[in-house]
Amino acid sequence: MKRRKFIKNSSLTTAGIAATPFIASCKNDVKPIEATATATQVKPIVVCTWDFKNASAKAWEVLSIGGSALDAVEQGVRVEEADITNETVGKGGRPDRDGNVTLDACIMDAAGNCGSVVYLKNIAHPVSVARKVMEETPHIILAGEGAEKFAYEQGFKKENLLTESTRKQYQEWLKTSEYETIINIENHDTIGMLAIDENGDLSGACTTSGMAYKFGGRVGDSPIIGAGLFVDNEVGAATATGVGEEVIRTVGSFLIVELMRQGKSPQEACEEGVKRIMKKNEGRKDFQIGFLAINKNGETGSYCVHPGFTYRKYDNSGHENIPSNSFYS
Ligand code: SD4
Repeated sequence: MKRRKFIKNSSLTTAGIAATPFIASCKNDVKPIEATATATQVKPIVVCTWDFKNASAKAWEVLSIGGSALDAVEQGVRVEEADITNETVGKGGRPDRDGNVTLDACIMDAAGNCGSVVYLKNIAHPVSVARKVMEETPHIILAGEGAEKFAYEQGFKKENLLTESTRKQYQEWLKTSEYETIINIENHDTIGMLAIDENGDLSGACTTSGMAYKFGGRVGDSPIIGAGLFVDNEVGAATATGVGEEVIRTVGSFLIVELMRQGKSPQEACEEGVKRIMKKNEGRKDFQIGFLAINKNGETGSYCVHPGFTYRKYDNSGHENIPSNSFYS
């Protein structure tokens, strides 16, 4: 029996309870969710980076019928992974400089369980492979060929992720082969999604094709737990979009959750996160970062380097696309 399954099964047997997500495999010692959640005070809510209306609507569909935050974020971000007109996530994502589409994704639940895939080729739904890594292996991150082999073993199909549009753009790019990061690419980008379900439990997911025309083998922040995504069911959750190298350098999402733990609101925490990055990059204006956070009470906040970043919020009162304040005006 796989180690993680064994741990889960034996814990279930000894506890004599139905399946709950709090049996941690990320080796943190979270308290049982039942003991910590202020469950019934919190209404379900989902937020995601950028104006990903269809993705947040899908997640809301899951939450509104009592589904878990974990299912909601997985189902939600899958919408963008499948959308070939979104050229920053999943199938149809722009390739690296060798012409390969390589995907990064991660997922994290209320118990601190997490799974991640990096540099994954030929699989359209990296977030679901990440969830399988979380649930079916004793590991957290699988990379490249190993991740792809694991995906096939789990029943995922091989697909060509390059589309006619991204192939043409790549051929055009080859004429100059200049690597430059584009601020607010298409006014959407990597999707990071955070949700609270009706039990008051938090989960998050993040998925991307990474920076277009990156070096072969490059991995960004999005699949790195603590950088592109972090969830702490006692405090809140955060996710990031933009130039991953800068987010990794400050372990951005973990930083924001820890700032919330110290008493900052999600808004204040996101502002501090961006300011930390700008302190390391004084005067630099050539990159965008957007942070999005939610706390345990369902309060949300966001902040970015340049104007243009927005996030979508969906709860019982409806849905809206909320513009972020920014470091530069
Ligand atoms: C990365 N953060 O790979 C991701 C991609 C992104 O703007 O958000 N690009 O660095």
